Amino acid sequence: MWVVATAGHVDHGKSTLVRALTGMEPDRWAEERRRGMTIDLGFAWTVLPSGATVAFVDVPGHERFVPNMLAGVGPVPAALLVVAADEGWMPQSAEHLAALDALGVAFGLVVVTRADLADPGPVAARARAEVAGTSLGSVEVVPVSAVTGAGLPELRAALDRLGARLPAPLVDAPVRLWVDRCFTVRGSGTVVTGTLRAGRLRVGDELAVAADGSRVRVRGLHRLGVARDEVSAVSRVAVNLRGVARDRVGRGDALVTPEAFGRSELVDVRVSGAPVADLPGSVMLHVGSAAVPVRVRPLGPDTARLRLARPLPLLVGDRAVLRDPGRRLVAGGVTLLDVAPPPLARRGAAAARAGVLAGLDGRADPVGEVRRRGLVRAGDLARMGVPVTVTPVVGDWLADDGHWVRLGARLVAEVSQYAAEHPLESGAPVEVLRQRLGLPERSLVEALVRAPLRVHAGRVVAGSVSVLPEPVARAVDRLGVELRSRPFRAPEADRLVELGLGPREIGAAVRAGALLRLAGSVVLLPGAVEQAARVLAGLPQPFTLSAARQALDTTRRVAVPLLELLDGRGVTRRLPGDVRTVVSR
Ligand SMILES: Nc1nc2c(ncn2[C@@H]2O[C@H](COP(=O)(O)OP(=O)(O)OP(=O)(O)O)[C@@H](O)[C@H]2O)c(=O)[nH]1
Ligand SMILES: [Mg+2]
Repeated sequence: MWVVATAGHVDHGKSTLVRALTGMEPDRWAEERRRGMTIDLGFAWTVLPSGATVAFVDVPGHERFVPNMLAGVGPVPAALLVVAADEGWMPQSAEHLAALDALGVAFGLVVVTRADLADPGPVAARARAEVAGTSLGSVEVVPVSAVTGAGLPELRAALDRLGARLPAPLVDAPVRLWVDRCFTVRGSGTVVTGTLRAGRLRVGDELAVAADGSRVRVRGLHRLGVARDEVSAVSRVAVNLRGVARDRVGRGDALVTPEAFGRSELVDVRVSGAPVADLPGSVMLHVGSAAVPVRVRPLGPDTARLRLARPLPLLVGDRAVLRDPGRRLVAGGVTLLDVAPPPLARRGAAAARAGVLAGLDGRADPVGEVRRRGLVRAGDLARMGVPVTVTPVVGDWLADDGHWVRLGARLVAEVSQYAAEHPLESGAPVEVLRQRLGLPERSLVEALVRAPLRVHAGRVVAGSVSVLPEPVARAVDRLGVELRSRPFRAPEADRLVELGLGPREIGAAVRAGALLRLAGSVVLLPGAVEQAARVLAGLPQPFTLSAARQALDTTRRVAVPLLELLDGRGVTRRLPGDVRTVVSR
């Protein structure tokens, strides 16, 4: 089955048309029938010639009830725009069309009603022209008379063609059911209704009330008035809930698959239909069946940040209507670009954010999302509607490659910094490193550790010193302390003898990664290569051996083999004239 909402000016014949097509009464309330006017949403359905079932959400046309109209069309992806042949294009024809355009509704028909009262031709032409420039684009226009029945068979056929064009629903997606009605049934308790656009519901399922995350259980399900054990999208559904008082849910709430949606109070959006500068500072945001007051903070020419008065389960790419309740008009449409945006605390952050938003279009972009956030949980991305295609670095943490490499370098620096501050400790505690790197979890610190560093007993320790014989390990540690302040002053032969480091001991320490051998018994600490590269990069390029020696605060005995090692690793390159340059990467 599929679902279509009506739209159009008051008294143009929407409800009469739905009645003629379905034989059902969309105006449910006595007051509506007495006044001959729709006030709230109505629901009806019929079987089309193809055998497909179409359900109608009939909306009120009166200006005062536009918020109800928006709750009806918000969750429905197709529309039937109704214009009366004898009255023509009217204010709510335009406002309803603007709302459909804001929501990006791309499937629809124009029905020219009351064709027995006037020639439908001019109105058909006008409506076609008005619709052409909107998200609906080029649509079929069908003249009908609900009184004579003329045009109804053509309309049924056109509805079948429209239904056949609708995209297949994602039946395995999580459920987000925007509630459009809530009532109690004696003996059964609370019942909510809505349009199930994606996913499936089963009796016994647990769902969450999106506003507060509280859990409810599906006690019974109805689809078009018939009890079912299971209902798949797309469908109109009535859900009997266990464990909910009638006053806890209502129109504008959403029932969602637990843990599958976030709760957004701050969102960044692209605004269509009006310049951002023209928007009032506070407006109503209509999304799904919800209407929530929002504060608007312009960011770019067509982008803004909205602060919602209450959280909603929003996804990247969601479309919504901004309406000014004071002036009673649709102020614009929005596409959600980011449903969990960063705070704008620093000076210049808003301008930078506008630059980022300029490059977004509301389509899920997992790689870009990870790049912009640096580090993010896969679950959090999924809850924003961004399916995860990136491999986690640990657990469900996703990291941008560049950010991760920079964190790795900072980890190395913090570990040596800590060692310098605490020469008697065996290494830096993982928790201290987590705090210094500003990471949310210790597992991330551990995932950053690369040889020759390793994790041992809750600390990040250097290399495999501990596998060395105790006297050698101690000698290497003492050497490490001496080299810390002058890292390129390799110990002289007599100092090595004093330390008990003969050729065999040095060989073992080099193999264990605890020392770096430049030549014979010329040794430094393993980090010396990276440190030297940083120092040399700071010199005017190219540089001579003597300049390098001075910058590194060392002797030719160390500088010559060290530069050859750097040449070999591609860190430096030798140029004619016995000078070198650091290879940029
Ligand atoms: N002659 C004629 N009258 C019609 C036709 N369709 C609707 N009407 C009349 O137009 C009036 C308004 O019809 P409704 O169906 O209530 O209009 P609506 O668009 O649902 O109005 P709201 O829900 O209040 O916006 C009623 O008196 C209908 O009988 C038609 O095809 N021909
Ligand atoms: Mg009506």
